[in-house]
Amino acid sequence: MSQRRKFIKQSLMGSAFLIPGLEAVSRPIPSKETFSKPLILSTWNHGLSANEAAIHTLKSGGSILDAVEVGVKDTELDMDNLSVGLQGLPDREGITTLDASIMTGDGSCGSVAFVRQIKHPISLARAVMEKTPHVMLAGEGARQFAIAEGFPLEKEELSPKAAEAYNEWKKTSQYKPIINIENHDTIGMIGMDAEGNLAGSCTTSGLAYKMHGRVGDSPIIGAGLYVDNEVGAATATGLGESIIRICGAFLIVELMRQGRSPREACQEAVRRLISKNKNIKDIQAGFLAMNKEGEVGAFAVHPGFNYAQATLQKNVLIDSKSHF
Ligand code: SD4
Repeated sequence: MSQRRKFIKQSLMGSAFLIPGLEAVSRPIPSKETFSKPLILSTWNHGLSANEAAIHTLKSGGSILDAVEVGVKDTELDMDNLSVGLQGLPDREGITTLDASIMTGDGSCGSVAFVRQIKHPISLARAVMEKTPHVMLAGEGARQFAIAEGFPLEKEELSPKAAEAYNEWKKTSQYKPIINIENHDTIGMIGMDAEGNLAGSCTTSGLAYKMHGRVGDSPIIGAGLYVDNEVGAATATGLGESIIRICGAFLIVELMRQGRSPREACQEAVRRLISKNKNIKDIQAGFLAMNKEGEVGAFAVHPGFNYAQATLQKNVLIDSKSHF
């Protein structure tokens, strides 16, 4: 076989490069790892139980939107979790305020921010999406809408764990708006049904001891969550301010649209976040994404970020790679 024909054959078999004076050497094209549909991803280890609830919802005939709502409702009720739901750590006035968002791949979305006394802010976000002409309701307006929609108002009292932590914090009342490696747990969930339709949800009590009125990335469409059926979905966790600055989730979906894999897109978002934020040693943020082919990727600023990945067959916890 002539050198040229051999080269063409090898090029077709895989990527080829020529070393001067040597024959063409072929390397196999790295195969993309894709997972079967339906596929559900969630941030952190509480994602395992949330994923289970989401998969169960799909198996029982629910839609992918139902699945991502029911999935994170599980975490909103988790009394051990200090960054999601009404048992989360309060702001510096001692009041717990919640943020949540939900989105489907056709562009429908809804969110609530700075909302009090609502056990399932994710369901309120869904109601904003489905029952109002708006995308986002905040504060007292969100609470009034919740009352009108028949959501029960919970008593405003801290969970025993949150009260203990808050009383400890009050001894110094040091205002340090940072999220470090231990101090975060927000759940972001993204999922795809068997037909390839995508949806996502994100819910949090936000940054511990934040200023009253502070809103993070989680309820901001494009920052904490973004979903597009043409491309894929992404969600974020970590210091909301650092994520809002780079429109994190939207950035990742747009990078995937331009051909990056989910992992490459998350890594580039972390690179961008690092370039736009000072004191990066004190900031943790993690991104999680899937594309419509069923490829998965994650990346974080610091080690410690993990995510749960579920198909119909298995639900596993995976450690993310990180910049540092
Ligand atoms: C926020 N992103 O409010 C949320 C907090 C978080 O894990 O993700 N904690 O900034």
